[in-house]
Amino acid sequence: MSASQKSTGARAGVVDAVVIGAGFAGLYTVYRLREMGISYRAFEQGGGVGGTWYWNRYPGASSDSESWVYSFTFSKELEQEWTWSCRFPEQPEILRYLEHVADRFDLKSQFDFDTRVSGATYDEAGACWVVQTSSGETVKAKYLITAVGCLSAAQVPKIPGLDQFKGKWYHTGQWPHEGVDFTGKTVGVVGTGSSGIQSIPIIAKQARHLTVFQRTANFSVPARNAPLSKDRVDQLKRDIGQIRETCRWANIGQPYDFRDAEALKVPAAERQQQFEADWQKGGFEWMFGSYKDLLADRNANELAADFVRDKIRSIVKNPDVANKLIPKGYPIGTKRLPLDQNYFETYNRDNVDLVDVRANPIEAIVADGIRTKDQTYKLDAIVFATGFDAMTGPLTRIGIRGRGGQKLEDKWSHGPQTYLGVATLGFPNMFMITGPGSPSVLGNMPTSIEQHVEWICGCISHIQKQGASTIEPTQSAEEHWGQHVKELADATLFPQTDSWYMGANIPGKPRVFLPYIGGFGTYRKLCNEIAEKGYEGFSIR
Ligand code: N01
Repeated sequence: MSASQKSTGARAGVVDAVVIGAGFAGLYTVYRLREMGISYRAFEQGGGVGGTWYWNRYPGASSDSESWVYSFTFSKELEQEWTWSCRFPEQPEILRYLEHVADRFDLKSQFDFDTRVSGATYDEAGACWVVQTSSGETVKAKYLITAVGCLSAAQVPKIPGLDQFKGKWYHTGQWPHEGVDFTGKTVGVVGTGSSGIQSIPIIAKQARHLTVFQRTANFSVPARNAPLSKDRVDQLKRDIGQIRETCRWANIGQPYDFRDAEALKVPAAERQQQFEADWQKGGFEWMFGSYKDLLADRNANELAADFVRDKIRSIVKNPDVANKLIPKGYPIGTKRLPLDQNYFETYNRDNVDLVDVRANPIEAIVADGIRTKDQTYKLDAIVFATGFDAMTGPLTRIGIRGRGGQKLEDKWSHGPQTYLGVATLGFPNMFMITGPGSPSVLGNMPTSIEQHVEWICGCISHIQKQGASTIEPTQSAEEHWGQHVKELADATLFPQTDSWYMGANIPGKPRVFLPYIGGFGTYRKLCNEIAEKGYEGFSIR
């Protein structure tokens, strides 16, 4: 289908669906809607496809899921054609993959790029969404499908004086496309989440001097990235069907699951040996393929935390620096666990310093650097690896108004209320791909995205066949789901920690555990059952 055909079957300015975003989620949604013969318009604020991988071009940006699962499963041909170079692909390779998918399935022509959806209001009389774009266009659509990602609303902390800074500053999630050359520069990185931990080793190698401003010491596990041999590629391509099927039903959408054993119940020597063997493998399996009590029992968790603390002590040569880097006071895994490539080793370099900004807070940014309580650090460049307004931010920033003109951000002022993380009462026919209250960020995103897109498209087919005009959750279904999401989280250690999962990284954001933690497989089964029961918990009119 060519660009001129993308609104086939629709009157000018009126389509069945508007899709926002051209990352993994938006690309697959458009692919499916086109197959269904649903008319649509699709908008992307970036200049090309890729979503997360279009924006996050910081040095060292790479997937934390293995390449062979961090990809689409909907086309067997695509799966066999595409060959990944390594275990954890870096941003340029993932972007190339998404470009390839978009070209192979003629998806680029389906999007309006460089076009931000600047508002969407539900028109009750017309039973449609009225969508405005930054290009001044207004489009009416029966369905509004948000494919805006969970970690796409970048957060630069409000530190006084940033506008006075004479050097250059960057946020990892909005990295310049032409790249940044730090050679010979004095650089400061603020933040030690996944983005900081991935970029710090690379920036350290380039810069004349690097100062890391750390507020909370983070646990991290080695990625042990490596190229894939031809034999390994052949084997993966042979086994891919089985690997994918395991992912679909596993807890975090990965081809492994928690062991049926508890850390507290196995002998200490055996446990240590197991932690070490998993550490040598690298990747998330160290935690999420390990003992099943690690994220539910604080004593079990401490065993894993101590193992990593010992590793940090053994890697970092300066004991004072090691002590600052050792995470304390929160359970391991309850902040999103980063995977690293020589992160702790980087602090052995002569050109790297670590500032503990909890003990020595940042007071201001000044013309030539960052001023903390104790001293001023002169910098040519500042990198904010300070994260995102996760899960809700990408949605509440759009300007969505539901029935009666209610703003989404007002409805969610005490925390997001959704049913299945896919829909919210008062916003009929709006579908959120990997919205708050869905498993999404707790595992392999493409697995989560494909499940949501397929479920949403099935639901749209159902509504179309019924000749119905609206679908939205019932109040009781939404309340029950919110309670269920909370109860599941409360049975874990996650709510004990200040993390973006809890909204704790954004000043004033309600403290609510945002994703569904009951497991991908359980969630998939539940969604299937709800659909089989005629979309139980939804009101269809
Ligand atoms: O952001 P983060 P991120 N002063 O929120 C610190 C995904 N991701 O971009 O912990 C000083 O995790 C903050 O400190 P604290 C992944 O899901 C995936 O790194 O709040 N410091 C923290 O250290 C990930 O979890 C991949 O005390 C300040 C850091 O900044 C998510 O995105 C790669 C501060 C923010 O860490 C977000 O990761 C990268 C301030 N005012 C990201 N404000 C892959 O899979 C914040 N901080 C490839």
